[in-house]
Amino acid sequence: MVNLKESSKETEKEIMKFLKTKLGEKDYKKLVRINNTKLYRFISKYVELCNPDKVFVCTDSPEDIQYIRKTAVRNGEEKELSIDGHTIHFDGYYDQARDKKNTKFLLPKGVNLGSHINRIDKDEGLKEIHTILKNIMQGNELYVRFFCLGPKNSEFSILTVQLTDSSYVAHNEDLLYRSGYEEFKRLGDSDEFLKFVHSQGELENGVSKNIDKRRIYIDTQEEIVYSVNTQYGGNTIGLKKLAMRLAINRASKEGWLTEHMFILGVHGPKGRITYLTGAFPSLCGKTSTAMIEGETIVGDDIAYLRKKGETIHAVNVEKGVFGIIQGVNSIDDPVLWKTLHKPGEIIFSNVLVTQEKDVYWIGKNENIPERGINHSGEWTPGKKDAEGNEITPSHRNARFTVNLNLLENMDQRIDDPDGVEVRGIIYGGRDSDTWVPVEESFDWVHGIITKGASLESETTAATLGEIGIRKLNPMSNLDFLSISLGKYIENNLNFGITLKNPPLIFSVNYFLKSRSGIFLNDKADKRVWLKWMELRSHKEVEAIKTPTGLIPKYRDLKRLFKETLDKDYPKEDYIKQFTLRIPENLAKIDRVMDIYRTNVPDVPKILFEVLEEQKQRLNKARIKYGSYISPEKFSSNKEE
Ligand code: SPV
Ligand code: MN
Repeated sequence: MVNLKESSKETEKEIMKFLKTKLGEKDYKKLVRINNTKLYRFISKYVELCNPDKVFVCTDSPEDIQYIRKTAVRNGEEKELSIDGHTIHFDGYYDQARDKKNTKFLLPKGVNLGSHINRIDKDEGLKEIHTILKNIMQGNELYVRFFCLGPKNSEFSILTVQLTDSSYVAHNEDLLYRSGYEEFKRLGDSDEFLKFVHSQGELENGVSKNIDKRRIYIDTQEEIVYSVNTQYGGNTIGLKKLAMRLAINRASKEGWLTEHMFILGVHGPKGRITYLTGAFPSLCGKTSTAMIEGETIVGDDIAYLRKKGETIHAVNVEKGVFGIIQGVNSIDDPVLWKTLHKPGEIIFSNVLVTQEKDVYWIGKNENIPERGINHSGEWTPGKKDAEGNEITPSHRNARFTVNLNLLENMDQRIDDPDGVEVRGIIYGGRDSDTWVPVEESFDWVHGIITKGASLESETTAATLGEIGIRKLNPMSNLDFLSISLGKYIENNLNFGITLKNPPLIFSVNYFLKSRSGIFLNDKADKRVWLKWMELRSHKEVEAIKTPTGLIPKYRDLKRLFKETLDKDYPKEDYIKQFTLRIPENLAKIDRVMDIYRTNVPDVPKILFEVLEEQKQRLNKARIKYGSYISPEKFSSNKEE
């Protein structure tokens, strides 16, 4: 086997000879137009190990990209649907979400990144994964693809190479990422690129058969991620959450941030566009906020943030959306709805396909079809799985992949190599009983600690396992951390602390319920919260100071509800939504402090101080006003 570390001329010659034979003249030529011996080593090592029958090197040319698309349909990984350009892909019944249990960091013996980060000894893990990969692609074709994470020609961006035997994965990445072959040609003989090796493994009825050997192993030292015996995008699309883990590690070393954030252009008065980023755990409204009517989208999932002078700038790592389709409907999501119903390249996954080759998903405002094909095979209502659970028409984590340029609300600055200036950062989770719908923090440190690092959410179908359990999910990034949580929080604190005007930090809660369990807000109300945050970031509205932060004044929301939604906003609604719930807030702080105290030994001490101060403010307010305090009680505490 070729050793990645070897560099003698002799070996290089051997590598080139091997590649020439294995790739064939045409693809070999495409590869060597990129002059990079590190790249050759990597590719030859895994071509030799995985031993595909054929290797296709994909350049940025339309013909090459077309080849991948066509292959996905020809080999059955995708099937064409009734609308031109639309295809459907199914993942296995037990392969519908990110597999947290089998996603592990390859770490040297004795190195531990904390209890929240899954690890395996590097030697042991490498041995295991290389054994699984041996000859795994025999009889199949391997696709080599080059991409650029972030805009081209930008200091934010990172180059990547993906090896995969799945044309679905290769096709998906084409819609989601900027092509990088030409960028690689400019890179020279550098090893500054991320590497991904994926194999769906042996297939049975078109889906990965050996899911008991599903593994996602991450090597942050070599910047390689291995993913095998799985097809679900979150486990296989190397450039998405796998690259994110590598990028978090790089960012930590270099002093910038990789975040699980959308970037949204909020349209303020007089044509002004203000950029806000938002971190929400999966399935908590991140994509629907990013695509919201009336505003423009830069990105919906992953952002790189860097300091530029006295400000923070962000770029979208991606150029497309791998979004959750459940609940998308013509009323709440008009822009997306339109896109999903017109010709254009869209990959649906794990939805229901009808006899007419149309798609149906849970929450689509149409009648449920009487039959169809879904991730369980032939489906009729009431069908049960092997465990006796009823199978829904589409999976709750069913997705669509679309290039942002198919959406009419794509922001013009998506490819700006300098990124966009971030004026506000939003943290939001699935919280039925504690946080008010929208609130600004007192300052950067208060925001990072009481909002970002205190973000809790109920678990969802985006990962395998039980749903609806309240868990701490700092910055909604916990699943993707490749550094210790304490270090990550410290990086976040340091990032904004020295800036004269750091972005404001907000929390939102779309899921607040009344005591009787009724949602206190409509889905559309988030449009108003965004407008309020936009104005706050320009100091154009006042706010009311409470023990937990700064909340909107009734009169501003009333105006914004009218202007944005043409809706009346009764004072009673405001009072219910913005009542400060002291017992719930105190209980939350205790839960959060307890986790940090017991599980995160390296968390900066300031976290406890800031949370302790918040507790004291809450206790004082309780003595003065009682346990549930109407915002009107605080309304004389003006904060400009
Ligand atoms: C998420 O779950 O946060 C996603 C989809 O954006 S996945 O690629 O599965 O991470
Ligand atoms: Mn995500």
